[in-house]
Amino acid sequence: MKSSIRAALRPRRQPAALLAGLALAATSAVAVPTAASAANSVTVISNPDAYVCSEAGYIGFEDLPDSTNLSAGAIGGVQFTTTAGYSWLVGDFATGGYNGKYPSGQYTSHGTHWAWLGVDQGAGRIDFLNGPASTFSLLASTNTPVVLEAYDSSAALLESTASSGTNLGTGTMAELKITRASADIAYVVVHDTGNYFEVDDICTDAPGVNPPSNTAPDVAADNAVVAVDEASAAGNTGTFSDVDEDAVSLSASVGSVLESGPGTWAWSYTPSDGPVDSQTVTITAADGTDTSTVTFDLQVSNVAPTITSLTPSATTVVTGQPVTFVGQATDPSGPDTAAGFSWSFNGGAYGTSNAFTTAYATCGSNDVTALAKDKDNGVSAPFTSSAVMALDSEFLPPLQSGTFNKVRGGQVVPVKISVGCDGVLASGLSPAIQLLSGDVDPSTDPGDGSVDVVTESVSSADTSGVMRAADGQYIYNLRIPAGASGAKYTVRVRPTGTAAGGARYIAIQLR
Ligand SMILES: [Ca+2]
Ligand SMILES: [Ca+2]
Ligand SMILES: [Ca+2]
Ligand SMILES: [Ca+2]
Repeated sequence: MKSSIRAALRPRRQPAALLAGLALAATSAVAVPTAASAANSVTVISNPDAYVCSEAGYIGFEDLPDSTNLSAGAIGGVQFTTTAGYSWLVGDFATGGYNGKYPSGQYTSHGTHWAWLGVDQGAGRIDFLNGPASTFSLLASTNTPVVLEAYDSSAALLESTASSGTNLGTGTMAELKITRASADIAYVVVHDTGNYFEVDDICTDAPGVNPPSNTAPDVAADNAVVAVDEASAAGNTGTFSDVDEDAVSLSASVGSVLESGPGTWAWSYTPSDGPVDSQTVTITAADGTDTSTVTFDLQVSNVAPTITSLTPSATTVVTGQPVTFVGQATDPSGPDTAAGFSWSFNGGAYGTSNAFTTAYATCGSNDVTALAKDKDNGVSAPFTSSAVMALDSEFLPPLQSGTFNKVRGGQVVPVKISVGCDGVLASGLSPAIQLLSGDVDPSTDPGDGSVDVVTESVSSADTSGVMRAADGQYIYNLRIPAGASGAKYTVRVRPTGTAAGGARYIAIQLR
């Protein structure tokens, strides 16, 4: 009966016809569990769709197209061998070309895909390529009794299951299982007795069998461009996923990226310097096997410095007295600040010094305007200093500038000096007067006091060393020390009361 069916169908070579033919040949026998040794078993699986393999190596064939030739090495870690001309093929009940899936036909499977040995059938061999197994099982849907045999690497038969019996037309499958005390199964052979069967749900601990395929994660960014000022926080957001539901780890080429919620990420970074910190940022999503990346442009703008002060060395000076203005500026960028700024004063050329020195030839109010520029050519807003008042000042008679004023030792000389502008006395000053020994060169005025002479006034109206305003001038009744004829002294007056405000000098010689 069986051989006549095979003979009748073989020439057609059509799977649908083959299994349809098998349906005609099916018996009504239902497989029942048979006694199993400790090392092998045959078990009826009443609901193959609920079958669970507890081993790492599992082959359910669902992702392989119908008619895939497994002997060509379609599945990792195993070799389905063409035996005596019989090649392992994948069948798919969903094609409608087969006699199943039960109850639409007589054969069944877990899912819709399974493997068989084609229209000619026979014995099928499966080798483990990455090392031996200690356990192996498969499910068989069969019209004829099938047995599973395990062999070692020397082709010695280790174990053989009992017969599956027949289970056609039952919706059940027979689990044929061999378990060894040690991993010594190099390959298995599935045998029938000359008719038709198909298998599914191969389950083994042989290493590296049908390793799960991986799909790299998906990662996307919400913004293709992120623009920010230097020293300001930049941020971007995006999504990630993994179709395999692998755990995904995220990393960023710069800054930090964190999982902000299920499937979303948030990136943050504060660039210290624009535009040099502008760059392409890469977010990498890794699932432990593969990685995916997404990039976006970080555009960092330079920010111009800000002048915070421009301070003169004195706010009131006599004409001709040098005044130094010192500027200070800030920049949000640390690198820009560290690099220092260049300065322009009163529209002049840029230089590296933040100090500007000038002197005023005529009296009046003056200020200085500065610009500061960072290394990236960011220019500050103009900054204007506080006003510096320049005052005319000159000695008044009886003393005369430009000559040695002859006086008698012990004599009282009224020192008078004008301080003001355009003939108007500058009020509120406390000019300092100091008598110096010798003919002091104003350009080398010693500040150490070594030439100071007691500077007395004979007037009770005077404070020692301080001139007082009187009659549109400042006056001090100076007592000249007694001394030898010809001795020289210098009278120094600091009209503003400070060294920074400048000084006037006049020479005295004893008669
Ligand atoms: Ca399957
Ligand atoms: Ca994945
Ligand atoms: Ca910068
Ligand atoms: Ca800057």
